[in-house]
Amino acid sequence: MNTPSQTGRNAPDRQAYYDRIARHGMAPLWESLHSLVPREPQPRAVPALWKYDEVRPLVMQAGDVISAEEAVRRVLILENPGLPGRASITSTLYAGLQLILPGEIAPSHRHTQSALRFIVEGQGAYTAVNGERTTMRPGDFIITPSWTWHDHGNPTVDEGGEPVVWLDGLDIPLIGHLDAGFAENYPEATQPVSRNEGHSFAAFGHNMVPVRHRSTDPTSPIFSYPYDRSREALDRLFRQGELDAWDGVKLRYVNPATGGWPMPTMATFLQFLPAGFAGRTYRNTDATVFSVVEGQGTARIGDSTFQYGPRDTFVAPSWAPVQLAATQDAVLFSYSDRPVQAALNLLREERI
Ligand code: 1HN
Repeated sequence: MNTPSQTGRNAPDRQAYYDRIARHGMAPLWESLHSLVPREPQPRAVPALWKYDEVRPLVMQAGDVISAEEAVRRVLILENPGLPGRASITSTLYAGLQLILPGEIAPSHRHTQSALRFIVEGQGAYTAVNGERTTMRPGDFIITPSWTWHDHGNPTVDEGGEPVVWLDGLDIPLIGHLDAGFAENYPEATQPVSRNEGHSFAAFGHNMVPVRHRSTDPTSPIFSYPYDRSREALDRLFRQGELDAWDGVKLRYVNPATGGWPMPTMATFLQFLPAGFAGRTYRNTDATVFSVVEGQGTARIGDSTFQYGPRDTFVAPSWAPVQLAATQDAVLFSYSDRPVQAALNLLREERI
């Protein structure tokens, strides 16, 4: 397509003019108007898949290269091929695979970026948030909300510890765009434990809340959403005939005190696709990261077709057509920046 500088009058003079205004901190809008205001989203992120079988050995090798304590967080970033060098899986979200070996700790800190953990492999490690520890099991969804102290640890081999790997999801690129990042280290490696494990789940995880609880906090008061409960919900709904032609059986995780999202910047979902499911095509403006828990199938995203299996991670960019199918009963966890788009009245969904 011709740009004005190639077609307009006095074309040779134009570049000289652009150079002149550039010296005054100005630029011609008419040269970039189309890309600044596209007819529809033009994400630089591309569809991508990380096969766990391929990346697992590399994640485990990180354990030979550096300790969790030295690394602070020993994570391999899942970087979108369309966003090289930007520690981003989508334009607003970060993803990484974190490894913690038996006997290790990842020291306590806090930051304004919100984080979610989705446990991929191994069990028995813990995350501590605000004085309460939560034991990790595969498929559990755990949050570390903005500005909460958090550290991770794993029992020694003698205590039954095993390597644990989880998917980290953070809103790092979003907070970077907003220039709203702050962080600090806790004075000790681990924060003191002030409540027994299960306290927040007992108080808020059973469709009840403490009688005088009043909160306008947009962040969930429970830190862990155990897989067995979420999985059972999907199973029961499926067996009662619930099946959406696009999504299969899909639930979103909630802040049980408000009905809103677990954290203000990231939405999380769990969905079941029965064997033989061939979903219809949809597209959303919230680019979405998927982590496969169980089963196998195909994800068609834009022009890409991915065969997914347990523990794989894949990403659908904004507004790319997505079609999910399963050859075996499949369970997919996913996260996106939907709460941000919804709050700004920007969320668009199309079911085709
Ligand atoms: C972080 O604090 C964690 O707490 C994981 O486990 C990944 C990536 C960038 C910045 C902070 C964690 C992170 C992170």
